[in-house]
Amino acid sequence: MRRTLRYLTTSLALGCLAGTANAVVIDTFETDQPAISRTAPADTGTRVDHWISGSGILGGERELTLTLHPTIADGTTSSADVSGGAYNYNKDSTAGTFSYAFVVWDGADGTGTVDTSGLGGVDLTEGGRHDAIAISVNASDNPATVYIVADSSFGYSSRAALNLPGGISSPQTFIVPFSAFSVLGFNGPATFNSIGALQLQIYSPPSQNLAIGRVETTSTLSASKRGNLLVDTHGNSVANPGDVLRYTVQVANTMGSGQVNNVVFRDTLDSNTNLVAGSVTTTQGAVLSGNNPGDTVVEIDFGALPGGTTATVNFDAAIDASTPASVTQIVNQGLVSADGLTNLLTDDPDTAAAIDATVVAVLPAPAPPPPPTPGPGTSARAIPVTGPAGLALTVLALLIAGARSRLL
Ligand SMILES: [Ca+2]
Ligand SMILES: [Ca+2]
Ligand SMILES: [Ca+2]
Ligand SMILES: [Ca+2]
Repeated sequence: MRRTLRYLTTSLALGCLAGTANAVVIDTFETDQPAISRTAPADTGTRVDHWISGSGILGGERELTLTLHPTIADGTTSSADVSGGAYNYNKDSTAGTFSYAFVVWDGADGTGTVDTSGLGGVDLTEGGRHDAIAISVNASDNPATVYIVADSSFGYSSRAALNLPGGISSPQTFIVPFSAFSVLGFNGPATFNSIGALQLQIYSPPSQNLAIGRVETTSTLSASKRGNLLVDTHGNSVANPGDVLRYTVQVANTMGSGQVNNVVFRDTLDSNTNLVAGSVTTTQGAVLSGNNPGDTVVEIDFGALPGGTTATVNFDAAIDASTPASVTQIVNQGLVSADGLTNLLTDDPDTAAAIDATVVAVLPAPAPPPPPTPGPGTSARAIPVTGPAGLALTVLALLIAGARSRLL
């Protein structure tokens, strides 16, 4: 059964995409490729292909192919090239059902035929960090279906369909999760941590001007974690032993539609901090760990996260008063898992680095304030007694000292 899905991202997703660490880049389309074309009736029913090597291409070689349906006889021309940083597909008439334009990544085989194991087993999940393919579309005049076909080896393949709307004239990113793929191969499905070939198969019955600017892996979820000073014991605006930090974690579904199931967040605190019992809150789901005395791990079961939604977790961590002076920072990083996603780490949104740990600089607790600087004639008279009695004694001593200095 074909599954036809449309996942339109939000601006949030675009932000996430820009910060995706170590994405598997399938194609940046920075390597140009000359145009191929087919015109009916001369090329009716025939295929043309062209391959090129260069940078920004998964497996080092990209293949373009075009096929005109055997019945087209009306002068329709379709063409494809890579230029201006995009794959461009053009078809000038509404004829051409079952005419296809393919983009193929299958390693350096030097032929337009798909080598289903040519990429040698690429891990598109990046060790469980990614669970989707992101396609940036710069333009699409009319509705088109882009089938994404993934092969692991001969007979083991899966396919998903991205239904593009027409009327796209500025870049939009579409996210197709691996979970949207259904089995295509006669032996079984593709496994996304061992991919041998990838294809985009573009099918556009109407006339079309389609431009695709980038294809890469991504994650259906994004996770950020901020650390702020909540209790500043010494009022010095820096974190010191004895202060309390508040962490805010946000986990977002970056897809405009399509929920992600079984979303769980886990975070083990820095060993120089102690979780403040009872401080863990979540806007969604259940706190599994963190609110009992002695807990050192925060664990939240969010359940399902619908497209476009964000869940927020807060918890407080006290910096141990006995933290040695050699400790200069409090560091930790949360981990998000979900169906199809095992290893998504949190990002500190306040740093440029992608998917980095949240680091709070710590300084040793300030030294206690020095005793008051003695004034003229008072050096021997400061009496270390506190309270109203002490104050009275100090005033008395100062008066005596003043009288003596005048007499002398
Ligand atoms: Ca190839
Ligand atoms: Ca090939
Ligand atoms: Ca402080
Ligand atoms: Ca960051």
